[in-house]
Amino acid sequence: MKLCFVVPVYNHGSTLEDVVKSLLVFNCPVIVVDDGNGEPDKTLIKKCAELHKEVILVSYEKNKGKGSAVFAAVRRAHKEGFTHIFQVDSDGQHDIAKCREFIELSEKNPDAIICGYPEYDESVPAARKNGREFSNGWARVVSWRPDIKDVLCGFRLYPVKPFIRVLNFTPYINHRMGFDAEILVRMLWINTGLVNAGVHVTYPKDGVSNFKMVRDNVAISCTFARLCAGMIIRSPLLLVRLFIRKLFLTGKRNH
Ligand SMILES: Nc1nc2c(ncn2[C@@H]2O[C@H](COP(=O)(O)OP(=O)(O)OP(=O)(O)O)[C@@H](O)[C@H]2O)c(=O)[nH]1
Ligand SMILES: [Mg+2]
Repeated sequence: MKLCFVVPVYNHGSTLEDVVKSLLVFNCPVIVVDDGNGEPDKTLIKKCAELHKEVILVSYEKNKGKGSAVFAAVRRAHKEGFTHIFQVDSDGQHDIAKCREFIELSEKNPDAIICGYPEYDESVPAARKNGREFSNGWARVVSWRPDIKDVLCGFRLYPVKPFIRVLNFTPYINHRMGFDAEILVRMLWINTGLVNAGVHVTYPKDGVSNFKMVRDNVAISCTFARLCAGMIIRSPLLLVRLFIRKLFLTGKRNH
């Protein structure tokens, strides 16, 4: 397993340095994507990259969205021979110490996505917590995977090969906030494994969010409408897989 971290940054220059520093404990390179940030974030990101030789900086002039940033980083990771990428948000909301458990899970399940689900404290805004259940429900429907726990959490360890396969064979993938849900569903469609793992998430009082309630929820709804069409085409295959998985689980329980 050859692992690197991927950290997309937009408007989170001030929290990046702490996130990167805590990731360096794991002795892996960190691909940071500056996605068309303005000042002062741009300077803070540059400083962080200059300070830590483990940081590989990818920079864009114009903002293209979180999905675009992660896609660029995955292609770069693939080119450099990494087999796995660990995508961590740059806003410092996630408990980085959990990376160790995720990496161990990935070593045991190298072909699976280790998919973070949030364990909130009382700082979470109710709208953010309840809003994501809509996406989670739809993702379970379109992927025929009732075991999905969360599709929006920015803390996930992916195997690179199936990720690249999806990128190469999919004409369009949502490249903004719908990306987290769409890439997960599409990777499950090509039979990538799934392991859920919890991560503590906190919302600091002065935290910056790029999530726009109306704009992003409309975009996510459109993404699921497209995925619904894809699900209908694949439904015979998904039905067979669901059946096999159920048989396998029943067999396991009887032993
Ligand atoms: N590269 C890039 N990164 C982005 C963009 N928008 C958000 N991000 C990054 O994606 C991660 C998640 O963005 P957030 O603004 O925290 O969105 P969120 O976590 O869905 O929303 P909250 O639950 O409110 O925190 C952070 O690391 C951001 O810096 C973007 O347009 N481009
Ligand atoms: Mg966030």
